[in-house]
Amino acid sequence: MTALLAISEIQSALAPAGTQAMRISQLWWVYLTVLSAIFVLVAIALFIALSRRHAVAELPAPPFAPGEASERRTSTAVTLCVIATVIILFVLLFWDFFTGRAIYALTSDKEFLHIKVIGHQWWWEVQYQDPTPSNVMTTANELHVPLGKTVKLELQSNDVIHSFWVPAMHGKKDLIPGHPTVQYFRADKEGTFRGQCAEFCGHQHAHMRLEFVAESPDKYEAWLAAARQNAPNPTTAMQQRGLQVFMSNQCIMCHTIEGTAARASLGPDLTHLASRSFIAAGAVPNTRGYLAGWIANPQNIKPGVRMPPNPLSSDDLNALVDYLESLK
Ligand code: HEC
Ligand SMILES: [Cu+2]
Repeated sequence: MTALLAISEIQSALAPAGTQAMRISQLWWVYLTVLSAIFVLVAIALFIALSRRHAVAELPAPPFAPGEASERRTSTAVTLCVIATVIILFVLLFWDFFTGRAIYALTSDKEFLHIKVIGHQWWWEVQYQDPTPSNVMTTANELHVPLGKTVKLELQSNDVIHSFWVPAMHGKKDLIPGHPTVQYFRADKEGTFRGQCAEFCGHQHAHMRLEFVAESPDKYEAWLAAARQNAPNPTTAMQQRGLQVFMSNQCIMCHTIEGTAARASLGPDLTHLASRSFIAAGAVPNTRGYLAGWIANPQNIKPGVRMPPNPLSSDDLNALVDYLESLK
């Protein structure tokens, strides 16, 4: 199960692709540089002091009284160091303060893309809001945003505390049940990035991943328009049978496939399942084999997961996977 992490997906706060993450990484570099320089200077001073030590026999008899010149030199050095410390601390304080202001500057934007993200054990529900209710689009474990546009994420949790984190875009934001929160950001660089739940939320916390795609407004609009479509109708006899297997099993109690009778939301929306690159919040790639294995027994792939095993005949399972793979 190691083939699943696509190399092209970056999950690093030091590879920023948005305004907010850029400010955060700048702050990180400032701290690292200044504090490393101080560390090196202190270490050098320590080694000089050590190398100048005298054998006990060479020391004058007590009481030790430093000479007047040496006393003056020492107090000047201490004074300068105290002044430098105060200045450095204030520089870091102000840098931090202005970074905070810059990060939250978007909060006052009137024009934004509104997306609701709901944390579940152990997957992300993503709802693209729209003033027209029938245009609201729901998907799972993927977030597409257009470049250069302010995005307002409305974050909430359905069960325990999760933490939403796409390091290339912004810092972490905790999702506390009963306390919806928001996060604003703007993507500036095209690419696919990885997000991950950053607050231990139970057994499969490490398998709670999200694919984040920042793309040109045209590509984004095309993606959204396709995602808003109902699921395609089955075109082969096998797919037809697969749909029937889905409808006659417990799947419909937990999943939605737009355009069919399946309208439950305990599990991820499957309307365009085949367009996603992985399943089960990044636990395994979205291939035929893994899909069949997942449906037969999800507990093998994500022990403790909130989806029961499905003892289907191999013909039924084949037909079901045929159908699910047609959900482009
Ligand atoms: C009790 C509710 C429940 C039932 C019944 C159920 N599922 Fe699920 N399913 C879930 C949950 C919850 C997840 C998300 C698990 C995770 O990633 O942690 C899921 C995930 C999936 C996924 C992966 C989706 C993705 O994008 O990651 C597929 C595919 C799927 N289920 C298909 C089925 C099929 C087919 C059936 C019927 C044979 C079925 N499920 C029955 C709850 C259920
Ligand atoms: Cu989580």
